[in-house]
Amino acid sequence: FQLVTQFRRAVDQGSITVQYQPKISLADRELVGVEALVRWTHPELGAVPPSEFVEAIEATGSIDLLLEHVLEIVLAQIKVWVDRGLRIAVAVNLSVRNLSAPDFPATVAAGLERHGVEASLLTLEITESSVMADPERYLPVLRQLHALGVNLSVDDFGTGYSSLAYLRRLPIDEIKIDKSFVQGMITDLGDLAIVRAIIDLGHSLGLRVVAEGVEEEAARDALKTLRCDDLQGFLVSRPQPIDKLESWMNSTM
Ligand code: G
Ligand code: G
Ligand code: NA
Repeated sequence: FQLVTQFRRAVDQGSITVQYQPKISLADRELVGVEALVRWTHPELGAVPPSEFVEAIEATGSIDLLLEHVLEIVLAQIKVWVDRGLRIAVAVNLSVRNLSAPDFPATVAAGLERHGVEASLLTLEITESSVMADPERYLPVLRQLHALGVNLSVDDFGTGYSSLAYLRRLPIDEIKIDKSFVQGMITDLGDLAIVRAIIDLGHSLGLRVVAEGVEEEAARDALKTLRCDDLQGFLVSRPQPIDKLESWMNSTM
């Protein structure tokens, strides 16, 4: 697959960047963090979305390169903010292949150390479907990451098949309700019931619950009534390059 060869070159040339989407608290609308989403600015194809290259890169084993690159960008950015007196937690998306690399926790620890960044300012997101496919296998690495002090988040929650017994045992801090339910909850009573159940389950287990894909005020209001903790979505902001994110922060926060 030709994109993959080009990907390695793109990393060297600085064409692999990230955009940031704010996550805000439903109770007081404060910024609680941002999620980093990778972007490839291709000279001929323009902005190539992750849906078109992350899987291909995963299949070739270059996914560690992608993660290390994204982590470098993100840790440097967290440090810039800390030096300006801002504590903004950043979430990075993992592929399940990243979790399988034996030296992954050491890579994360080394990155934090090199940049002088507190572990609590980094969140790692892993999808429900990938971790729950074999929770026993991932439990040790998740425990190692948790011991470093990074936050762990389970993404696209509700689309996988969580074993509740494992959910209780995994050292996670947060679950993110999949946007399909969030987008359906205003018109579909089934989706609303699922959103409510996930929020209650998360809270019973002591987890923070985030709704993703919030596009409408009606959804935001309903989520607030259901005591969901945080939200992300186009209603608040699209993922944006760093300069746009900072203007957004200055004008709204
Ligand atoms: O940015 P966008 O909304 O198009 O993201 C599409 C998908 O790509 C999301 O499911 C997201 O989890 C995934 N994704 C975005 N950035 C990264 C990344 O840095 N690493 C991995 N593995 N997946 C990512
Ligand atoms: O689940 P994950 O975090 O991997 O998904 C991130 C993806 O969701 C990115 O492609 C991002 O652009 C997209 N996204 C974020 N907010 C919204 C939203 O409000 N509506 C829609 N349709 N997509 C969103
Ligand atoms: Na995510």
